[in-house]
Amino acid sequence: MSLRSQQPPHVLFKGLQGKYGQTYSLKMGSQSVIVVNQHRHAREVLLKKGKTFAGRPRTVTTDVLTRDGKDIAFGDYSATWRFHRKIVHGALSMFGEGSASIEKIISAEAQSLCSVLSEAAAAGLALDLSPELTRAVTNVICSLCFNSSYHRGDPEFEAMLDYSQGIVDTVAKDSLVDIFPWLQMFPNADLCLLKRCVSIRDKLLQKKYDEHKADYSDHVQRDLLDALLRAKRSAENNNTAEVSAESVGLSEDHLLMTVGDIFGAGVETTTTVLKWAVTYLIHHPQVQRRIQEELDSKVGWGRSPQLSDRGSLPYLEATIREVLRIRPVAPLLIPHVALSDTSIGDFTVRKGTRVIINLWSLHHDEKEWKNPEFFNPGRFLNNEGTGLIIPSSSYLPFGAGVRVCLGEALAKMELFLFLSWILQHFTLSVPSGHSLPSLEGKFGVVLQPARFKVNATPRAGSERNKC
Ligand code: HEM
Ligand code: PLO
Repeated sequence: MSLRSQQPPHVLFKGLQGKYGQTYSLKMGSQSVIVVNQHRHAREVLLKKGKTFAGRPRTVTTDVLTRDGKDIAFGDYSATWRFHRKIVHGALSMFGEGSASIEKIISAEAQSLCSVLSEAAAAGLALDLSPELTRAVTNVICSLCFNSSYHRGDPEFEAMLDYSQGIVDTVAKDSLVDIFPWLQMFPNADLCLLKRCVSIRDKLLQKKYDEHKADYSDHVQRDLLDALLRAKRSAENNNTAEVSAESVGLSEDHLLMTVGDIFGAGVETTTTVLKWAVTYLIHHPQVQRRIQEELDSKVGWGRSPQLSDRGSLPYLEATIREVLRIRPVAPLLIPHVALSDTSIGDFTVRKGTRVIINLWSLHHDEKEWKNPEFFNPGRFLNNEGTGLIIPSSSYLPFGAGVRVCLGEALAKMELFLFLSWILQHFTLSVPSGHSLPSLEGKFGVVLQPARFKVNATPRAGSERNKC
């Protein structure tokens, strides 16, 4: 089948339900792909039969990015994959919820972000928040992965912004080119760009790796890279003829690709959600006002918001949930693959079949969400407006099951702290003469909003708790 349409794939797949039903299968060359547009089947794939559907397809572009699948997100289901997920999970929870250090790291970045906004406001300048939000989020994941951070204008950071956008624009598109011929418009140019960007990223990763190796100590674990090096050392010390560090998936390539995944995911996902949040807050000043009223009454002016305030700021939490619903970061997740013959509902599924979960359809299902294109944080609150709810099972912003997002807890902490700090101090609006930012995303491995400028106006009273 060849489908000619200029709509992005998630929107087109949603539209095809009218013709083919909620779950349908497409033939792409020799490949069979099943597209799931409803939560019952999505939950069957991700949760009930999670292990059976835990495979990932190999594609040309993800192989370039991950040295043939030696990472977590695009790597196939295997003992190595399980091992790396476990190490990352352990390293991230070392800084996890409840522990003071991650909160301190995020708060320091929130403070520095607010200072930049203050300076721009004092100079009467409208600001493109994208690089500022990216730097704040990058510094958090940089601390966790490499125990380092970037200053404004740091050339390494500027290079990172550049190569990462190049990767987002080109990677993983080829899993869809058979059904979306227009994605193939400049395949060679795309592949060249991807290779160039990956090689710049790899140099950066290699440099961090070499530095860490040089001053590694068994007695201190500074970050994720140290945790990975420790696992490698320990495998090397127990090395026997049959079991080497290489054979259990602890080669240098594997370590570099895992930390590259976490760094890449850590930057691009959370930044994208913050940008969508700002976009929607500008479109809905009444939502902004209500969050600020909540902040004023529960946190006040005397101090900054903390993670322990999360329970008393339900409207802000509901807003974050609504942003994740209406503009899911990964509208098609990452494709899954059946590892054995199986089924989805009444469909027979052969081993090797690719399964695309269309999260966009789940999050915009008219039977599950009233007016799904309307931005309404209130749908995540109980009738009294005091408690959080998840009103439908058709909500899976981080996926679910064996392949569930590894950074969910971290991302939620960042979204809460960055947004609460910004809105405690500033009101965001569109500069006069500018039109409201577009709500249409640019489809890629993440769904990104267009760039736009904002005015961050200091709120009366923010002087009392200067950032
Ligand atoms: C996978 C969402 C932040 C690391 C995923 C998936 C989704 C997702 C939908 C795919 C699940 C699937 O294929 O079934 C999000 C959202 C985020 C976010 C909405 C921010 C709000 C992060 C962060 C990190 C991270 C901060 C790293 C610290 C990963 C990894 C995977 C993943 C490693 C691959 C898991 C696997 O294949 O086993 N995420 N993510 N994510 N995410 Fe996130
Ligand atoms: C983002 C660009 C980076 O330079 C490399 C990178 C690594 C991991 C990817 C991430 C990119 C995009 C978002 C992904 C993440 C792994 C999991 C996450 C795909 C390509 C999601 C949302 O599934």
